[in-house]
Amino acid sequence: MAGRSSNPMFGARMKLIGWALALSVAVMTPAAATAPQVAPAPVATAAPVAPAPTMGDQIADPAATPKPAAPPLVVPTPGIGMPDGSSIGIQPQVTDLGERAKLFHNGPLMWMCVAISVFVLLLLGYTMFRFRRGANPTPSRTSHHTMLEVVWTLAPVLILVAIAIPSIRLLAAQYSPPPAYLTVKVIGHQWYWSYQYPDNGGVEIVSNLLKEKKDAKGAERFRTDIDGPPMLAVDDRLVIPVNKVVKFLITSEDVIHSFAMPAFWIKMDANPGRINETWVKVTRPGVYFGQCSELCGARHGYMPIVIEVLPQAQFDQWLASKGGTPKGAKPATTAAAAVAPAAATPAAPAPANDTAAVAQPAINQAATAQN
Ligand SMILES: [Cu+2]
Repeated sequence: MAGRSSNPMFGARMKLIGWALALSVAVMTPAAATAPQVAPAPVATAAPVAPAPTMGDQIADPAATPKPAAPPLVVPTPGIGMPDGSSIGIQPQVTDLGERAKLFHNGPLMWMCVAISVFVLLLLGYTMFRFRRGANPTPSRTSHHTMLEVVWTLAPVLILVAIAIPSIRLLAAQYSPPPAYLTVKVIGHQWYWSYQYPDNGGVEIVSNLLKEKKDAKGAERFRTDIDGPPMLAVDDRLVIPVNKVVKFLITSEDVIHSFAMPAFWIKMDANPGRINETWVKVTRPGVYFGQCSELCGARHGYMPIVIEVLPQAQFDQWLASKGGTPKGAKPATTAAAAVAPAAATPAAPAPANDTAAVAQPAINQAATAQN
């Protein structure tokens, strides 16, 4: 072996192989790194083809555009649907189940934890003091005490049963959804979310984190206060109606993600090749912020979830602006009907700056490119 390695020919060959390896790694790496980013073009913005207007529509209103304008962006309320940086505990809940779970957590569960901790601490303190060597020179040799053993077995069992009954009731309520008004398919990607409305003319939204102005490199779209807090705002939000049962079918394109919205009390894994289901019925219009909650790769922290909850009329208007239709409606008639509410829309709230007024930007992928 020593003879071979000192052979100049052998050394040269090894060097060649080494260079070839290094070269192939260098060629492979950028391709591998950019692969997930090339992924799907923003289908949402390329949006489904608007239904062709019928003869009747053209006669009634020749100036009507195929797609009405989207309703103005909902401005976030500080402290609602987002962490506010000062309070501890659970976010204000805007679903009945969330409210119920929050009450259970902050009430019975918390007090039980406090009581048990205090009891154990006092017991420990008493034992250490009362039975220390100085006060108790000849220790008891008792090794069994039937009554005591029954009590310390039974008491924890009863406590657990007391916790289990309301817990299982809550769990059962979460897993028995009422019939859904709207179905949204949620797809996790490395590292963004996309949302499809399969029953509404195939509307699809691609939702990317909005960059800060200083990082946007001159792009016209960047985060403003109207979009939401830093690291939580997205370019295109998932939009659902208020007071309606919305079913989320959750899956992933690549690795395991988790679709989580703290203000709704939902968190569901997005697994590739599987569909998980959860549902919400949000009782307050507004905009709510969540994050992917499963470590899914390098940019796991850069794929927030934003859900905008609109009153029914505005939701229908938004749907029409995306070229979608209410469930079961015929595209042509809906497009005509949806134009009317768009015209009657109240003025948008004063935007923070000009860019914010662009409610539904035509281009967003560039502004939020992954690097
Ligand atoms: Cu993720």
